Amino acid sequence: MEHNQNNWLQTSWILNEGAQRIFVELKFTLRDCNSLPGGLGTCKETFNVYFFESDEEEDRDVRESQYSKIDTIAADESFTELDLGDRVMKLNTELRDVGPLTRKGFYLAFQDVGACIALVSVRVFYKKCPSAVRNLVLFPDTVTGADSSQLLEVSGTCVNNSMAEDLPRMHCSAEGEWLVPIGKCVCQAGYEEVNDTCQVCQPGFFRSSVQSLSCSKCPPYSYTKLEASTACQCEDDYYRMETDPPNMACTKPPSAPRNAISNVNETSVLLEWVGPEETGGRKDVRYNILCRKMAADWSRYEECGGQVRYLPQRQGLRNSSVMVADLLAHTNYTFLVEAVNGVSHLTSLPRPSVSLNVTTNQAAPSPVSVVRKGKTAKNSIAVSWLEPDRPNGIILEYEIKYFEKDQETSYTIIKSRETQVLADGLKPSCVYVFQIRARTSAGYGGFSRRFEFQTSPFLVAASSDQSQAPIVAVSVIVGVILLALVTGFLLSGRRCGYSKAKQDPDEEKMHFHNGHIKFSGIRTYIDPHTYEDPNQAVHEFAKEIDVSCITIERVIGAGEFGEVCSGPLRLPGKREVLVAIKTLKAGYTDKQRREFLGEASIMGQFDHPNIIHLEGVVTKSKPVMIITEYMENGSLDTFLKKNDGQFTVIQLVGMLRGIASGMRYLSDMGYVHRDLAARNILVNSNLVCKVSDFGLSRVLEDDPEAAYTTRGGKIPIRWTAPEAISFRKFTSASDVWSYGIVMWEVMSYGERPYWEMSNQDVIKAVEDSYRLPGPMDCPAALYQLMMDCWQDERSSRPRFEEIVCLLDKLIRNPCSLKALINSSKRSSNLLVEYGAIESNIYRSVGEWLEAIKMGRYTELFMESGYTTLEVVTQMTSDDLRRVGVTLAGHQKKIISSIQETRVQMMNAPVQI
Ligand code: ACK
Repeated sequence: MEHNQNNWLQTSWILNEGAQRIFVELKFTLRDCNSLPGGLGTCKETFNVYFFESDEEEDRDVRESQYSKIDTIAADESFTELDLGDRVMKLNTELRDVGPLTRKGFYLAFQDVGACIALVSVRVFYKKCPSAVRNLVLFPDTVTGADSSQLLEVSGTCVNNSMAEDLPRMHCSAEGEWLVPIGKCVCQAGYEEVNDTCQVCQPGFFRSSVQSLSCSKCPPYSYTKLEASTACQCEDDYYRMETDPPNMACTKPPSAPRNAISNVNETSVLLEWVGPEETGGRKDVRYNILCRKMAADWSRYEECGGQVRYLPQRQGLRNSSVMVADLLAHTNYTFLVEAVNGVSHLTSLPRPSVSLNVTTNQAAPSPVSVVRKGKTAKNSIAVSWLEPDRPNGIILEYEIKYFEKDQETSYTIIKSRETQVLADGLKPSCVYVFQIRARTSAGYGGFSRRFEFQTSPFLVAASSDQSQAPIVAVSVIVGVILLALVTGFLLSGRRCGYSKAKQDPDEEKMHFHNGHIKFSGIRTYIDPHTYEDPNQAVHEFAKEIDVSCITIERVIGAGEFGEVCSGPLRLPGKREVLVAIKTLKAGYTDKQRREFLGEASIMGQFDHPNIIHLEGVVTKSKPVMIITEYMENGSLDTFLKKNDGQFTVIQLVGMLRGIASGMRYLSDMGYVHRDLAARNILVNSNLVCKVSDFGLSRVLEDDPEAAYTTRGGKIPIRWTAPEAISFRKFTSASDVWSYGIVMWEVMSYGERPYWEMSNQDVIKAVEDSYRLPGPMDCPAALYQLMMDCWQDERSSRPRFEEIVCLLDKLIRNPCSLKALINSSKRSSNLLVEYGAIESNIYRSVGEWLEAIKMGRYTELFMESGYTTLEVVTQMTSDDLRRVGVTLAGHQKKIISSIQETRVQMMNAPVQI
C-alpha cells in the first residue's frame, strides 16, 4: 500500500560446477493490479531478477549495486479476486539463461518493486551431453558451451580391444545433444563387435582383420585352440599359400593328371591329358612337362635340353595339352606331365605325374637360311641357296616361290632338284620376293624368310647412242608381250588354278592366282585322270622304290587287287622302317594296273599326319607294289571291336579329332573321299588314326559295303549322304555325313550302323527323317555333332574345319563331355514320328528277352511294369539299372537290342 517498494530476496551461493551457461526457471503467481481496490498507484505487475558472480561465498549480503540484471519478468497470466475465491492460482513459468559465467559460483536475487507476487519455485540448472558410446567410441559427460549456438567438439576414446586410425570426435550442442560424429573405432583382429563392445573370438573361431565382420568358424581342414585368434592353422598335409585369404579352406597338392595321350607328327608331339581327379581343393591347377630322351647310344634316358620347343610353354600350363616341337627324329622320348597347384611347393612329397612314351617320326628339313642373288637381267633373276642346316634326310627337291612385291596373291612356284634356279618372265625394275623350302620323304620343311631381289631397269640394253624411236618401239613391243603374258597368266589361273610349263626336267613351274579356288596358295588335289599317261601321274606324285630295298615278311590281309603284306623298307642313307606293301596280283589288265596305281597318285599328293603316308611305288619290277607307312593296329572298325569299352571318352574323341583333321586337309585340297568309314581308317601304335583307301571310281567298286543303287553306281549306303545316294552329289558335305556315321561307329566301338536293317530300309528310314540313336554312354555333345552331320540340307552340315575346332574345344574342356545322352533321356524320335506301333516282331517281352538270351530278367521286367514291347522300347540304361540289371555287359546287350527293336518296329508299317 506504500510507495517506493524495494524488496529483495537473495539465494545462497550456487556453485556452477564448470558450467559457463546456466538456466533459471521461475514459477510464480501474480495479482492483476486492476483487481485491487481502485486508486492504488503503487501496484506493479513485474519483478526483476539479478545475478552476481564470485569465486567464493560472500561473508555479507551482496550489495544491490553489485548485481547485474538478468531480466524484468512479467506474468503471462495474473490472477484476480475472483480467482482467489475459486482458489485457482494461475502459475507462470519463465526461463532465462545467463552466460558466459567466469567465476566458480554465483548468487541470484529477485527484486520486488510493488507487485503482489508469490515466487513458487526457482530451478537453476545447466545442460550437458551425457556420456555415450557411438561406433565403439566412448564420449564423456560434457557440459555444453557458453554460447547458445555453440557446438563443442569433443574427442572420444576407443572401447576396450578396439582401435581407430584417427581420433574420433563428436559435437555437443548447447541443447545437450550429441551431433555429427566423426571417425569410428573398430574391434581389433581376434575380437568382434557385440552391443557396443569388442568380444573375444572363442577357440575354433577367428577374425583375421579389422575389415571382417565378425568371428568366423575356422575354414575346412584348419583349427585353432586359442581365444582371440586372428587365423587358423592348417591340419597336417594341408597348406595355405601366402596369398590365400585366411577364410579359405586349407588345400593340398593335386593328384596326377589322367588319361594322357600323345599324337606324334614327325618331330612334334601333341600331348593331351585330362585334369587330376583330385584338385586338392584349389582352382589353380597347372601342369609342367618334363622331357627325357633316349641317349644316342641307347644306354639311358637323359634330359631333353633347351632346343626342344613347347607351345604354349613348358611350365605352368593352364590347359591340358601342349605341343612339343623340334624333337629329334626317330628318337624315343618319355614325357612326364606333372600336376601342381599353389601349395605344391610347400610339400616335399614327389609331384604326382603321368608319363608317356613317344617315338618321333622322320623330320622335315629345316628352313633354307641362305639365299643369294646371281646374274640379273631386266626379265630374269638367277637365285642360288645353300642346303638347309638340318636336312633330316635326302633332299628330293626344292620349291621356289616368288612374286612381285605386294602382289602375294599371284605367285609362281618352281620346283628344282638343284640349289639354283633362274626366275624369268619378270618385269624390269621390279622387286620380287623369293622364298624357298626343301622337301625330303618326310615332307616339306618351312619356307625360308623372304628375300627381295630387283630386276635390272627396262632400258639398260637399249641405252646410250640409240635414238628415241627404237626405244619407244621396244617399249611398245615389250608392253604388248607383258600384257599378253599377264592376260594368259590370269586366264590360265581362272581356268584350272595353275598352268604347267615344263622347262628343265629337273624343274617344274606353276603359277597361282587368287582367281583360283585356293586363295591361300595351298596345293590343290590334281585328278590323275587329267594326265594322258597315268604312268606320268604316278611318277609325278610317287617316288619309285627299288624292289631290293623291300623285304616282304608277312601277309596281313587281302585287298581288291592282291595281298597286303608288311616288312621292312631300307632306303639308302635312311633308317629302316616297317611298311605296309599292297601288291597287284599277276594277270592284271592294263585298266586294273592303272586303277591300282591311281591310289598312289592320289595318296602321294597328300602330306598330313592323319592321312596315310605313301613311301613310294614299285613299278619297274613285278609284282607292282604300293608302299605305305605301317599302321600297327590295322583298320579302325576291327580295332574298336577288339577293344570294346577299353578307351576313355577323351581317347575316343582324340581319334575322332585326328580323322576330322585329316578330312579337313583333304577337303582343303579339294578332294572328296566318298568312302569315309571306320573300315577305311587305319590306326597306329600311338592310337593315331589316319584316313586311307583313296581311289577314284575304284574305291567304291572294291568296298564290300558298296551296293548298286537304282541309278547304277555302287555306293556304301549306310555311310552315304542322301543326296549322294539319290543323284550322286558327292561333296565334302557328303563326306561330313559319312564322318557322322564314323563318329557313331567309334562311340559304339565298331557297331554296324543301322544294325541288320536292309539297305532299302536304311534309305527309306533316312528319307523319312529317321536318324541313328545315340550310342550307349555317348556324351550328348558328340551325339549332337553326329546329328548335325546328318542334316538333310547339306549346306547346314558343319564343315570339317568347324568339326575339328569343336572337338578341340571338347578335349580342352573334358567337363563338356560329362553329360551323357543316357542320363539326359536317351530316347529315339522314332516312335514319336511313327506313332505307337504294334510290334509283330516279338509277341512278348519274355519272347524278346529269351531271344537275346536274357530270359532270366523276364520276371524282373514284369514286376517293374515293363510288360509290353512298346514300353520296353522307351527304356534307358538308368531304367535297366532300376529294374535290377546291374551287369554292364547285360545292360549293353539289352540296350542295343532295344535300339534294334525300335528300328524294326519303326519299319513295321512300311512293311505292312
Ligand atoms: O584291319 P586290318 O588288319 O588292316 O586288315 C586290313 C588289310 O590290310 C587289308 O586292307 C590292313 N592294312 C592295310 N593297310 C595297312 C597299313 N598301312 N598298315 C597296316 N595294316 C594295313 C588292314
